[in-house]
Amino acid sequence: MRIWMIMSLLLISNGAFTTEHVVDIYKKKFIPAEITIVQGDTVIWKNIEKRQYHNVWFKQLEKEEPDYFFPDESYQRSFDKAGDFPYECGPHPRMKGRVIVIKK
Ligand SMILES: [Cu+2]
Repeated sequence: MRIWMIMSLLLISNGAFTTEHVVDIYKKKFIPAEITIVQGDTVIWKNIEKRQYHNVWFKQLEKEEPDYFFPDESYQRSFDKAGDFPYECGPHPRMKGRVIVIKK
């Protein structure tokens, strides 16, 4: 028991523990549209539409538009650098979101 506690503490201090954050996509909206996370965390976008496909495109980070993903599919990305990262949906540019990554 004690050894597990010590190992857990080591993992925490190494920063091996990261958090996952979920953003739902529904009715052509990112919910929540703005999310604040900590360096190293992962964001998972879940498409919970009935039919509509989307993607999550960080234009400042990637030249090429990512693949679409469909209802019941998801997309994920980790953020290693602190900063302000706006994104949009390629086929629906009015769908906009933002990930704010704060320093660990
Ligand atoms: Cu879309």
